Amino acid sequence: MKSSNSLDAKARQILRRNDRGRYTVPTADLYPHQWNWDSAFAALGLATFDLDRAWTEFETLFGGQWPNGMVPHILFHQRDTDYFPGPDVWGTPGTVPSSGISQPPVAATIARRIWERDPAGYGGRMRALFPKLAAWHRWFMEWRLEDSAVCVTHPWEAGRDNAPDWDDALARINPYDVNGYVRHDTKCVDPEMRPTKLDYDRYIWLVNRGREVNWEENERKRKSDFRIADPTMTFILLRANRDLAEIGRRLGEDVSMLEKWTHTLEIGAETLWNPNLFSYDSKDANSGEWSNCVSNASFLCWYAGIHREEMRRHFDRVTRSVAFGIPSHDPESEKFDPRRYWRGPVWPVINTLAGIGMAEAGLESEASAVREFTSELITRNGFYEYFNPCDGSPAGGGDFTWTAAIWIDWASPSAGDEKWA
Ligand code: 2M8
Repeated sequence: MKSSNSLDAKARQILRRNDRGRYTVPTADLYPHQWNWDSAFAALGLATFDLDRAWTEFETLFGGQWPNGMVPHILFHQRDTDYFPGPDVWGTPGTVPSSGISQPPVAATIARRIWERDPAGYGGRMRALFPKLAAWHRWFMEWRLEDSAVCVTHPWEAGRDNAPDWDDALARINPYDVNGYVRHDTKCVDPEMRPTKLDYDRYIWLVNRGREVNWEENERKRKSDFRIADPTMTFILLRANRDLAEIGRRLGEDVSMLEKWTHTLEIGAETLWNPNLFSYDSKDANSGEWSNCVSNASFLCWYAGIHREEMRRHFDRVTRSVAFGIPSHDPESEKFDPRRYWRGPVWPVINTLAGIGMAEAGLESEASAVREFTSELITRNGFYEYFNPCDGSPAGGGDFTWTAAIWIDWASPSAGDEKWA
C-alpha cells in the first residue's frame, strides 16, 4: 500500500497528465474529450494546487454553452479521435462541436467551494461565470421539469448510463435504425464492465431521434422518447441552485429567481419519494411508473439538504451487504451486478457527494464510513473509474481524473474535514 503523501503526489500527476491545456479529459484513451461534470471535478482537484488553471477549466466548459443556456455533456475540442459517438453522429448546431444533452450540474457547487478559497483574488472570474451558471440552471427549469423534479432525456444525461433505473423505459425502444457502428469503449475496457450492445443500440437510437429534430427542446419534449425524473439531477440541481444563490448574494446580485427555483426543486424532490420502496427513486414521466431502484443517487438526499430516516436505514442495509459502499445499485436486487458499470460498482465521485451531504446533516459515522471505503479502495488499487463493492477490485478506466480530484480534496487523509457549505 502506498502512503497518502505519495498518493497525493500521484493524484496531482494524473490531473496534470490528463490536462489538455484549457480542459481536462476524464482518462486518456476511453474518454478523450471534455465531459461536463468530470470537468467540474477536475477543477476541484486542480484548485488544490493551481487556482488559475481551475477557473480556466470552467471557462472552457462554459465556452461551449448553447444560446438556450444548455451546457453539453461532451465538448469535442479535437476531432481526430476514434471516439464513438463523435460530433458527426450528434450533429448538433453549437459553435463548439458537442453532444446534444447535458449532465448533472455540479459546477455551481464546486465553483463556490473553489471561490471560497480566494474570493478576493478570483472575484472577477466568479462574477463572469455567475450569469452563465444561472442561464444553465434556467434551462433545466424550462426544459427538464416534470412535477417540479428534474428529468433526463437520455441515460447519458444522468451520468449513470446503464443504471437499472432506465431498464423499463429502454425496453420499450426498438432500435430499428441503428446498425454498423464500432464501439470505442469496449476497445479500452473489458466489455463485462460496460453497458451491453442492446443498451448501446438504444443510446444511439435516442441520439438519432435528437439529431432528427436538430436538438430542438420543444420537439424533443413533444415526442418524449425517454423522459425520467431522476434523483441524480434533482438533488444535484437543488444543491447547486442554493449554492448559486449564495454566490449571487455575495456578489450583490438579485437572487430572487434562484430562490424561487430552489423552492420548486424542494417540492420536486419530494415527488421522487417512492412510498412502496421507502426510498428516493426515479420515475418515468411518460408512464408514471417508478423504477423501484435504491441507487447511489438515492443517497444524495443529504447533499440536497433533505433528511429521511428511511434513507439512513437503507444505507445501513446496503452497506452491510457489501464489503465497500456505496454500491450504485441495491445489492439485494436481482439486477445488481458488481462489475457492470452503474449496476453495482462503487463510484468514488458519488461517494464524495453523498459523504459531504451526510457530514453536513450530522450523520458523522455514515460520512466517515463512506470516506473510509473510498480511501481504502483508492489506496489499495489506484485511481480507477469504479470498483467492485464485493471484493474491492478496480474496474473501468485507470488514472481517472475525478477519482484523483476527489482524493486530493476529500478522500485523502491529508484533505481535512472542512465542510462544503
Ligand atoms: C460515462 O459516460 C460516458 C458517456 O457520456 C460513457 O459511458 O461512454 C459516465 O460514467 C458519465 O457519468 C461520465 O461523465 C463519463 C466520463 O467519465 O463516462
